[in-house]
Amino acid sequence: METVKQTVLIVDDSPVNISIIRRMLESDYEIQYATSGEEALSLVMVNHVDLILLDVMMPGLDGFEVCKKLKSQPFTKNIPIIFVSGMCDVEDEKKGLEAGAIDYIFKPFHTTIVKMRVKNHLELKKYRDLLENLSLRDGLTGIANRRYFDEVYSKAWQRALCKGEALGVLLLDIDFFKHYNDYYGHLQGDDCLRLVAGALSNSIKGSKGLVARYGGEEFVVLLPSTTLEEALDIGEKMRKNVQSLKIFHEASGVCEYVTLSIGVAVMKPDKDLAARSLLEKADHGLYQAKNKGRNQIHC
Ligand code: GH3
Ligand code: MG
Ligand code: MG
Ligand code: MG
Repeated sequence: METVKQTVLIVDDSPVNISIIRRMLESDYEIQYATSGEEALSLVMVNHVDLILLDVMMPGLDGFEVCKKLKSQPFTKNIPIIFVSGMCDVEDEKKGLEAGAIDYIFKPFHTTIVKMRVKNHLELKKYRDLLENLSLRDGLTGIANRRYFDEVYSKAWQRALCKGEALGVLLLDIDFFKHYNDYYGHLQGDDCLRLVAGALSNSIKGSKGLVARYGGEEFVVLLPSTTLEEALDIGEKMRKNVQSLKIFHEASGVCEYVTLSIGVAVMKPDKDLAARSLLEKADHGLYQAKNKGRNQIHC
């Protein structure tokens, strides 16, 4: 299996300090650096970082403030932070750990000790990422699960509300899937769910949408900053791609292959609207699609 190097961000106002630490770690990790707290905060918003080595005394924002800011933001709160500081008082160490750092190393430091601590904390980070990944993924199909969708959905609703942008949702339901299970057996039903999930994911590869298993034989697609036309296009592409899998469904009555009915809704969030109203609208579209004969998309 290909192993991707983890990324360490070194934050220090002294370029000499940065280069000492960089030389120590660059054979094992990807290294990024920032020479101020402000620079570090903007860098972590755009680049993936696994661990931060943070100086305390810096002009502008000091290390404690940077640490507190990182720990208060959802996107950055799980990045482990190790202070590397010449402030060697136990009170400083206490302040650093209280600000949310996982460790505090005194300068001058011993190279091997820094290397070992970085290695240990990165190892823990790897397992935490793995656990998080497992808890947010649907075990059967490998795509995002309902829990992950709900989390992303509520953030996307808030973001769209702030930006005044439209948000789109597709609800996709396999037609006569109960008959499929009855006819082919539950295990083959599981295989079918995996294939459909794969086709849906492939249909939006490279775009900013999220496909998740909504429950049972229902899937959901979240489309940030979209128009109704775009959402309908993506839904239609998904409907066709699933039918093109040519999974035989002799008990369907709609088509010889497995098909989907799809409900689409796009709206600009409003502060007077509940976040679920978009999903309810898509659900109404799905109901219409079923009612009008299935294997179709409706808004
Ligand atoms: P409709 O076209 O109206 O959606 O009909 P349907 O039969 O697809 O809908 P219904 O809600 O009656 O049945 C859904 C079926 O999906 C019933 C359930 O056994 C099956 N199902 C749900 N989750 C799984 C799963 O994880 N694996 C398998 N094999 N089947 C599942
Ligand atoms: Mg400094
Ligand atoms: Mg259903
Ligand atoms: Mg169904």
